[in-house]
This record gives sequence, C-alpha cells and structure tokens, in this order.
Amino acid sequence: MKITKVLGYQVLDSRGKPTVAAAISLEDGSTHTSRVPSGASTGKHEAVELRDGNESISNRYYSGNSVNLAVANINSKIAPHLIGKEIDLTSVDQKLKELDSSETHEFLGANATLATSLAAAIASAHVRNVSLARYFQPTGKLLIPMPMVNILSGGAHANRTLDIQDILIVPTGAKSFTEALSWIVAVREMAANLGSKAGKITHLVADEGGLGIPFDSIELACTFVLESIEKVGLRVGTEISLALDIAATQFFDGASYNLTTLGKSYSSVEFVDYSLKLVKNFPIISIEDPFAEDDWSAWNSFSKIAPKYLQILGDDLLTTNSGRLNRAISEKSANSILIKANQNGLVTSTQSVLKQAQAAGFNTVVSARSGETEDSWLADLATGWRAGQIKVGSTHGAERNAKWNRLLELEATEDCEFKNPFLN
Ligand code: 2PG
Ligand code: MG
Repeated sequence: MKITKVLGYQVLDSRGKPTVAAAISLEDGSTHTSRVPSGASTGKHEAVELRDGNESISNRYYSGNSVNLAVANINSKIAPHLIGKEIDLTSVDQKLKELDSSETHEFLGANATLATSLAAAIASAHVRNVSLARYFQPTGKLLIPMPMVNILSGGAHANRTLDIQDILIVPTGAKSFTEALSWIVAVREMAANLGSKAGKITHLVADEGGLGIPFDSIELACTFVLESIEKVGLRVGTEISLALDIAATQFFDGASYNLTTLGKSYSSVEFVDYSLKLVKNFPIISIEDPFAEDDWSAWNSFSKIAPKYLQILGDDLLTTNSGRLNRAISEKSANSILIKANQNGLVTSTQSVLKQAQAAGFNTVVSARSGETEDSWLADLATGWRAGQIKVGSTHGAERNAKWNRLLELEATEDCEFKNPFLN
C-alpha cells in the first residue's frame, strides 16, 4: 500500500516542552501518527535532538526549545522521498539513512528521523493488520517485559532532592504483568503515605511521576523504599528488589563524583568502592550509570568485582549506539543496556542494537525518557522485540500510564508470557 502523505508538526511533551510528531497517511485513507520523547539527563553521545535555539521568532515563548527546524525537515526534506512509495519500515529507515548518513542524524535531527520512522512502523503494522508488537514478532508467545519502576526521584528530574536520579523497584516474583503492576502501585502509595506520616515533603511529583522526597543519603532513601515494600507485605529479594539509576555523569566534574546532599566527593577509584558497598548492603539487582559516560576504567574495574547477579546497566555510557556497545562488550564494562529509540534515531537501528546486545548475552531494558508523550508505542516495541525489561518512570502521569496500560492490554489481548529476566 502506497504512502499518500507525510506530515511533521510540533506538539508538547509531558514537561510542556515542544517535541516532534509525524503522521503518515496511506492509500486506504488511514493516518498513523507518532510523537517522540526527550531526555533531561541526556548523554553526550546520543543522537542529535534538533531544536531551534534562540534565533527563531516562532520560538519566542518556548525558551529556545521549539522544533520547527526538525518539523520542516520532515515536510520538505523527507516527505517528497516517501510519498508514492510502498509503506515498509525497513525501506523508510533506509531512505532516512541515505538522506542523513551521519551517525547522530545531525542534519535532519534524530527527532525528525525517529518520528518518521515510528509512524512508518505503526503504518506498516496497520497494513499487516496486526498490533505493533506482533509486527515485530509475527508468531509465538509475545514476551511482556518485566517493569522497573521509579518510586523515588532525584537528580535532574526532581530538583536534586537526592544526588542520584532514581530508586526503582523490580517485582521479579510476580507471575504476570498485571500482578507486577498491582504490587508497584501498592509500594508507591505506601511510600507516599509513610513519607507524609514522617512529615516529609511528598507532594513533589517528579518529571517521571516518582516521589521527590528529600533524603540526606542514598542509603536512607533505599531503606525508606525497603520499609515501604515490607509494609505492603511483599518479600524483599524473592518478590521485589531494588534498582538504582545513579546517572553519575550528572555529578561527575571530570575528576570527582560529588554527592552534594551528603557533602562528600569521591575519586573515580573511591566511587567504585562506594558503589560496591552500596550494592552489597542493599538488595539491589540492577545499577544504571554508576559511573560517568566516559569513565570507562571505572566501569571496567567495577564490573570485575561486582556480584555476578548484578545487572550493570549502561544508559549514558552506551546511548543505544552500536560502536559504544561493541566497546562495552569487548572490555566487559557492563552486562546490560538501556535501549532508548531517540538516543539512536531510527526504529530498525535501535532494534539492531538490542539484538547485538542480546547476542552478546546482555540484558536489555527498553526505556522511556523523562519528557514523554501519551503515545504507547514503547510498550509494543519492548514486547515485540522480546527485550525482557521496560522502564517507564512511575505509575503517575498519563504519559507513563499510557505505556503501563498498553502492556496490560497486550497481556489481555495477545498470546503472551511473562518471565523473571534475572533467572536467566
Ligand atoms: C534515564 C532517563 C529516564 P532522561 O536517565 O534513564 O529515567 O532519563 O530521559 O532524562 O535521560
Ligand atoms: Mg538513566
């Protein structure tokens, strides 16, 4: 079926910041839309998010953040090459690569390429008359991903109420996604109640819907989340464990890791030591970005001494980039990768980074961004790609719940399985 129209336009994300949307129309009269997310703790090696900057007149009220250039690239540089062609995700992505052969999509903007690529994926699934998840995995049981969910937020997402970015939970003992989500909601609500009872600020809901409760140390914050789990009546370790997103690039100054709420600075070597103690003292099964994005030696030495069960997850380190992943595989810097489509810029190359990681025995966690939209394609990608895990933020905010609700829907409507990825 042929493409009849490709349209880019500007919409708002969950932080009220402009982002790119694309719509692809087909001969049968249907139109398929997508909206791209945007990060705050953005890694230096991510694909380029094209924003207009301060010069643009149309940008007057958006503090330099409008995306008219990226939108114009869809409408004038991409659309003419797609209209009249058969809809097919792989050919659309191939064309986008030809139009911008730079690895970071700096000419068209990765927000322009990803919006187009996602709309093409959704339109391609429509033509086959299957869900987007099924488009990627046509037969066999679909694998609903294990959720990794934000309870406490800090860092760039919550005005630095905590030095690190997130304390999350993973309900590894749940037998279905539906059960997993119910446990998570209970823990989040318990944390909000316990926080209020203790006289802490609990009305601060962070960018990803997590609680922005201030704590003097990471250890105190972890203890608080553990108490919330126990008060709900769930067993720590066998049913639910902790996960951290340290987002260490944010507090690394090139020489030291500065935990400002604690008032302590650590050299790279000392921070490896500190991180090891932290994971040994708490039931933490996953640690994301424990070191800065280019501090490879810290990653490498930590990976050598970390407990074998620990998921060492590269986000800013790997930026869903094949070359950086290759380095991490050969140097054994990490054993897992966060997969974010907008760090990469195309649906097919994001999936191929995921496959490359899985082939090397890495765990894969498909992730939302802190600036999200009401779109739910992420849930389908994580499921159809058999990622095993997904991270979306918390269970507050329609832009977060759109993804959780889509996973509930997939579990209810498709032939699915749900597994604990930490048993592999
Ligand atoms: C992260 C993400 C999502 P951001 O660091 O993993 O939590 O944050 O989108 O701001 O990069
Ligand atoms: Mg991260």
